Amino acid sequence: MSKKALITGITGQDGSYLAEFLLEKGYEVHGIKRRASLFNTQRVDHIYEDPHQQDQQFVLHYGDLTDTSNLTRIIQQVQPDELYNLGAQSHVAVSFEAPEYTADVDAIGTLRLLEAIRFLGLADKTRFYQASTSELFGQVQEVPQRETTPFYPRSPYAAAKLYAYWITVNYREAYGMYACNGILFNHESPRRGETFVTRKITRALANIAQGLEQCLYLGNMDALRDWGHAKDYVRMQWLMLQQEQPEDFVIATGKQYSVRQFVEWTAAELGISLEFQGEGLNEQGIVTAIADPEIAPALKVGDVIVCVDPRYFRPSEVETLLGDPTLARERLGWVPEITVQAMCAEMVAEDLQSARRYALLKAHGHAIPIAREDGR
Ligand code: NDP
Ligand code: GDR
Repeated sequence: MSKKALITGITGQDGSYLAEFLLEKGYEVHGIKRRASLFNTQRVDHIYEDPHQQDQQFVLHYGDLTDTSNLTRIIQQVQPDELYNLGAQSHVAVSFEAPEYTADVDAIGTLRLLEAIRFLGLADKTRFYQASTSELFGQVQEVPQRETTPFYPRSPYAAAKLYAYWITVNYREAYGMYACNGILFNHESPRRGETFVTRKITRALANIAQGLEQCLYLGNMDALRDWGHAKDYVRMQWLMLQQEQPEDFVIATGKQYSVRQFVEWTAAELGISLEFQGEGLNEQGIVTAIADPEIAPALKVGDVIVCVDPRYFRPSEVETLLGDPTLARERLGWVPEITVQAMCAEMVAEDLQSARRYALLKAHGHAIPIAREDGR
């Protein structure tokens, strides 16, 4: 009998990589998908299985982390060996605009799952993984941040995730459940949502090179992050549920870079040399050389392609994050395999391919999706 895993947030970046990973390991993978007016399964379409097929290994259930009876019914039906709670309103800036909804999904949603496991008598069977976050460290109290570093959340998102962290610890201690937190630092990929900063940068600069957009608008370019690749991080999520005892781990690379540095890497991948001039709100990224006119036919030296827009500053910011993954390496043998530079190159390659396709369609008079970035 293959093991059964249930994943909330299966249509998201991590959910899609984790589902692939578990299918390769022979799991029967179930996922909770929100009802939407479009399919919204682009990230898992390549592993989708027709529900009419016998012995389905990949099954989607309609559900929502705000709906207790729905979650309880799905868990009862699936009887999962492992439950990965990856579903969340995961955008920090958006959480300032929708704080109550963020708390309902990210904090109480976690409680709903834990309580359903307990209530259904699955506390000894179902192992629970909670997608905790480096945002818990917020206003950092120690450098680098490790499992023992005190928390100081700086957003409604982080405050909601703080509740989720502690309720996971509490169910482990109170009911002996195998429940644990992965305190994951930022991780990205070509499947990253378009409004997180790395993907916003790779997508916008590829579009600009191909003449589909004029300028990339950013907020705080001095922010420092410890960026890894989502593929490395989902392997760790699985590893955490395979131990004898449940434990919480920091997952990070141990290196940090600025948002500006990520812009420079992206430009370099596209053969564009950039110089930053000015300060604060007047800072601009100006093109100083173009290596390959075939990649960037729409650009010329002197073009301003990066500007600061105050709308992208957050009411309270997390300026710097740097994780210490020593415990994960020592206990689980986990080390990240993909460098941030290699990840940036992979993201740029995919976004450039899409931009080229759209530029070609546009040149032949076809309508293409507008190159918007949603004000985030
Ligand atoms: P994404 O934003 O890509 O995916 C979030 C997923 O949650 C999507 O499938 C989304 O569905 C689903 N979701 C949102 N709201 C609900 C709801 N009300 N009910 C059910 N499902 C819902 O996030 P990531 O894959 O990047 O991250 C996975 C988890 O890890 C999140 O909990 C995030 O907070 C956390 N995390 C992420 C880090 C990162 O750097 N990526 C770092 C640390 C933690 P839909 O597709 O319908 O929107
Ligand atoms: P973060 O990721 O808030 O760390 O949360 P994001 O990529 O959104 O921001 C990283 C840093 O870049 C700065 N920034 C901008 N961010 C966005 N989105 N858009 C901009 O235009 C922009 N300009 C500068 C931000 O201010 C910030 O400092 C992510 C999410 O995946 C969370 O769910 C997860 O918990 C944490 O990572 C770890």
